Amino acid sequence: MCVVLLLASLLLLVTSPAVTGQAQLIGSDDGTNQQSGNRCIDEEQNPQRCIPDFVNAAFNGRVEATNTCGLYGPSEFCTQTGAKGPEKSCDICDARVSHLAHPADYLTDFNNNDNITWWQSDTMLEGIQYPTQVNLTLNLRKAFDITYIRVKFQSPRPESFALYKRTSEDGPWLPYQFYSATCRDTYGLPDSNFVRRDDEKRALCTSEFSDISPLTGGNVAFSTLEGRPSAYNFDESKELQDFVTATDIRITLDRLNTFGDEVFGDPKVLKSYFYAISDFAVGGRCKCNGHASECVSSSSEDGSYSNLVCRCEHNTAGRDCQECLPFYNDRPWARATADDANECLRFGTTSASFRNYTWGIVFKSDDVIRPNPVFISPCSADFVV
Ligand SMILES: [Ca+2]
Repeated sequence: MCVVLLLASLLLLVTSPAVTGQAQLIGSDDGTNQQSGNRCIDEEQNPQRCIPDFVNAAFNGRVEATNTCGLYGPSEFCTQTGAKGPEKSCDICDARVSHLAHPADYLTDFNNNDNITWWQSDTMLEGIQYPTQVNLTLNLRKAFDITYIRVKFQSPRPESFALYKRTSEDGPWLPYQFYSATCRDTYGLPDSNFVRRDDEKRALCTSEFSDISPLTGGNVAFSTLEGRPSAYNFDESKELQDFVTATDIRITLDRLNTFGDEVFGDPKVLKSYFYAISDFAVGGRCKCNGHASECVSSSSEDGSYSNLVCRCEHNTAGRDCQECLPFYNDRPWARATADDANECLRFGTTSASFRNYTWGIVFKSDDVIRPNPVFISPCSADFVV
């Protein structure tokens, strides 16, 4: 976590008070950020870059699991010797009995170390093992700038698993990181912790977190910018700005770690191999391109679902403040930086727009040049500077 938090502060994504625990990571229960004041303008009322608070974007989020134990009735599982002590090695998972259930909701609930709750898969006896995958998919309800993803295992960490993201609802799943004791065999990748400057969006594979030990409580933390050279020049790196952006995160559990004793087919042994995760955290900020300091819930018309949207400032609009308001296209839209808020300007603010208007050289959105003296209102929505 130290490395993660160090990077988080380096990232400029962090200007709020230091993050020391989950309570400070999270916003309100619905995932929105609560704050007062407007950080998008400075004391002299000039626009400045502003960013939403750093949150655990996964907290209380809905995770879809392709497999969960006990969905079709009680099923027995056994914990590895040494994890709980020899006197209680087997237990029951039953989704219909609350104190025996291990649903996906337990991945993102409040993480209380005195009362650990966890999601759990079926066991190897029910066929969970490579090449059968188990996917856990978290929808963030809008784009976030991701600083880290942390997974805390209740079972031993897998022999092979991967983190993926996507950046739009129907977009492709893009790999973030592979974890495997057999990188080459399972994922066709070298075991590596290094990316080149000209290949910064490449996902790496590491064997560092794939030991069967510890039998419970093992953490895996992925920091999106760790080891990526342009992290120190994030404002200028479109590649890394895209890399940290995600609307959904997926954990793909590919291969269980074992002691090799499953080969004899003993049911009690097979029941002792399964995936279990007690906490899935995603540290990051609601993505608003430097033009908003908070995100708010937005419900569909029929109220059946709600998403998040940026509360845009600097004359910007869109869910991520990714465009200028109508009539504020005096210069192209741009992300805010530390030096320049790049606020959208109303038409006529710069001399260039007046010059174009005076000479009647007006470009319509269909790229047809309309010669003088055709009049098109320079402040109409279809006027493009
Ligand atoms: Ca939990």
